[in-house]
Amino acid sequence: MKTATRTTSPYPDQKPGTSGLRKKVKVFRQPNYLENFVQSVFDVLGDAAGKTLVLGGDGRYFNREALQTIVKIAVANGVGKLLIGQGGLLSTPAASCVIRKYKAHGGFILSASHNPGGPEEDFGIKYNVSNGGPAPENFTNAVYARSLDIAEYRIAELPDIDLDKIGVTQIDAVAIEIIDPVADYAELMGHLFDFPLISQALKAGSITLCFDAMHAITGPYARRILEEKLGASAGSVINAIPKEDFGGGHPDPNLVHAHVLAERMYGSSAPTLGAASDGDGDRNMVMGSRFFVTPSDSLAVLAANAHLLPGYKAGLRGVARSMPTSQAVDRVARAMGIDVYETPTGWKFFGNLLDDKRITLCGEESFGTGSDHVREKDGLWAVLFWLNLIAIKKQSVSEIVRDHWRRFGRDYYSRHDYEGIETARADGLIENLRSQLAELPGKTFGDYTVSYADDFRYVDPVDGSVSEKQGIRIGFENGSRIVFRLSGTGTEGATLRIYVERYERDPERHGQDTQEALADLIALARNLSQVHERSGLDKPTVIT
Ligand code: VG1
Ligand code: CO
Repeated sequence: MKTATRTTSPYPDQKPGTSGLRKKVKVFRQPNYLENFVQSVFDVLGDAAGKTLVLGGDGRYFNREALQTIVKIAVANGVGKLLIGQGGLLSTPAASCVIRKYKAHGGFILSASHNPGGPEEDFGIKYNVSNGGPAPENFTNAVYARSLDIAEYRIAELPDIDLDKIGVTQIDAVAIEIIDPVADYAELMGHLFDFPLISQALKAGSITLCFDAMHAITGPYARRILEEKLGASAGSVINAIPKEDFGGGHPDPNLVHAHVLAERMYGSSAPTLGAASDGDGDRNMVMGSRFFVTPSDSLAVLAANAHLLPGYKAGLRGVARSMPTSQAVDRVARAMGIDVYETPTGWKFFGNLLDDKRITLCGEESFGTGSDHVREKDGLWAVLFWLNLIAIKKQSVSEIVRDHWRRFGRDYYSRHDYEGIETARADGLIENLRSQLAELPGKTFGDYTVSYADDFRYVDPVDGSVSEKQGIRIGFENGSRIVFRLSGTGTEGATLRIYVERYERDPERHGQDTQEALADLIALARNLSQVHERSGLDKPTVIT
């Protein structure tokens, strides 16, 4: 086998965001753009000789093409073995599972997650390390630094490999193995949950299910696990065939984008559980009949009930949530006497806490929940968790959540996104908020008196690393909060996210409409940030 060293020149924009490098397909298709990034990762990794890497992606447009390039660069950089999901597919949590199970050195996951796919849309690439989780910031910063002065990359001169045939091909010293993308993950799920109990309930029809795979990666996983293994009736998984452009949709599991599911769940013969997942399978939306579970509440409910499930019967070590996620899980942790950690947005910050055995469960308000079984958030895992819980409690989703509120109180919560803002304007808005931080504490706005206002700074309790400027937090004396931050996953302009929450202990007042319950805080958030004047938008583009 021949390998070539080719000269290249750097691109200035390869800084990974919240979850890897995400750009338009057209950007990735520029000469050597992908090659530069992948070689930069190998340069930071150092000696890859003989090591095993895992490769796979969410199947979006450009997935296969990019994979072939990565294979050739990996081979030229001396890896010993590549494990590749058949068809170039691996969901993000399955990739994490495979890296851990086969003790791989790491892996590349090709995905732009919830961003749309297609020739005019988005592509992404992320490197995960040997614990199966996203590379930490010091690694991604080093990759970025390397990408700014890269001068050459190495590539093997090989024909394209057959991504569809399961089995091993030996190329000189390198073993390239195409694996079933679902099998290892499905087996792991079987250890965590009570499959016989779930199966019994599904077969008897006492639990019915609609899972919307949104034409993304979870289709094959959900079909195999929910329909084939557990016996959910055929057709329980909808939009199950992965498509390169997600059928023209936006694979973001929320009420706006998963509207087919939402209509069914608000219809006359709604199933017991409705769920959807995103492009790469790490997010989940959970619904009951005429009932939407806020992701922050979902995390709290899972934490309060985990000990009932086989995989978690020893109890939880601790829990963690991203900073903008509601404080609902904190209340559960306090009641259970376990630690709760508040981390910046993005799964990479949970890795150290999980590896150090400080936490068992963690989650984000953006429809992401997970546990120590892998090092990524895991959409189908959350759905199986809910199914198992419903089968044990023999209650509906809404009964389970309302019981939870009665016990712990309810955290009304909503996120308002303003997408496509001109970058300079969005930066100006955040700067303006920063300039108010010093004078806000002690000020009163209607029922709300500010108790603290800061720009969130995280010190990792395990390795002491510091992450600055992770979002503006304004906390009030009654426990309510407003958070502002700019998205780190978009590819066009800036997206401002405004997160608001208010705690209500009194069960008599748990039946309010979320937007109404939060109306005062939303108005205050708009005033403080002058979002409409500064963004040029007169309302949010997405409300979750
Ligand atoms: C968003 C979410 C964040 C999540 C990230 C990656 O980031 O807010 O909670 O971890 O997406 O999820 P941002 O920076 O746009 O707010 V995924 O499903 O894209 O891997
Ligand atoms: Co995702």
